[in-house]
Amino acid sequence: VTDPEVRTAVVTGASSGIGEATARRLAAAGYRVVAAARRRDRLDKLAADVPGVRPVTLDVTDQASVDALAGSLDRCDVLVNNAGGAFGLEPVAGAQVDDWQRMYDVNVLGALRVTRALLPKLVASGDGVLVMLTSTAAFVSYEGGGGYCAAKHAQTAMTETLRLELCGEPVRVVEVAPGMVKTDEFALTRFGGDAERAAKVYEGVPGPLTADDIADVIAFAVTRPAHVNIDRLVVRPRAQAAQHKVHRVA
Ligand code: 8X3
Repeated sequence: VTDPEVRTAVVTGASSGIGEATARRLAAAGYRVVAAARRRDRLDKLAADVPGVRPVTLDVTDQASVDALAGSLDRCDVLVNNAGGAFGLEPVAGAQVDDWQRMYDVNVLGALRVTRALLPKLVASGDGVLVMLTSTAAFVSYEGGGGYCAAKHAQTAMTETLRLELCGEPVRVVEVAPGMVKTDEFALTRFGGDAERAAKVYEGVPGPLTADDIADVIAFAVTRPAHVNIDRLVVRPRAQAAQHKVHRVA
């Protein structure tokens, strides 16, 4: 684990869902993994469970916390900007400004803070890979999704801009855009802890994606040869042909 030649992957939002699955998957692929999130107790459990994982407490909305993460790293070869989430499903007419602010702060500005802090290390790696977790909500919109879709669209714009600005540098910029992924917390967070409402999101859907499905795709993207940049992977369950076209069985 202390071998300096072992590539280091930083995963934000690693305490649950896609982030946790990605930390596990990249550790299994031989990376030293820095699992970063606010909930330290969960990270400690993850680190105790998976050799090669180091827990770091991180709040992506707090610049000092992001700076402390950057200062604790001797290298960073892979950065997975995964921390994020949706808050609320109100129409624009009834939107809660606080929810939108949080969505922007975590999804967009959080990714910006972490990217800015770690970019010099990704360049120094000689083969850096930045993975941005967006969503199918990054290129379509849906009723009630105004704030979340806007934040995810913004993340895509930032990702594409970064790829242009880094052209010529040894850093790949990859966007992974999942559709319906059933995780323990995504829908629960969106609905403020209302488990009944959260369960309805996936009701009757045969085979929504799992966090492991997305972790697998991320691992594939980052383990291509250095000259292969996968710009964007859109990943949906077979039962979801488009944002609104979801097959459900009774
Ligand atoms: C999550 C997918 O459809 O809830 O990013 O926006 S969706």
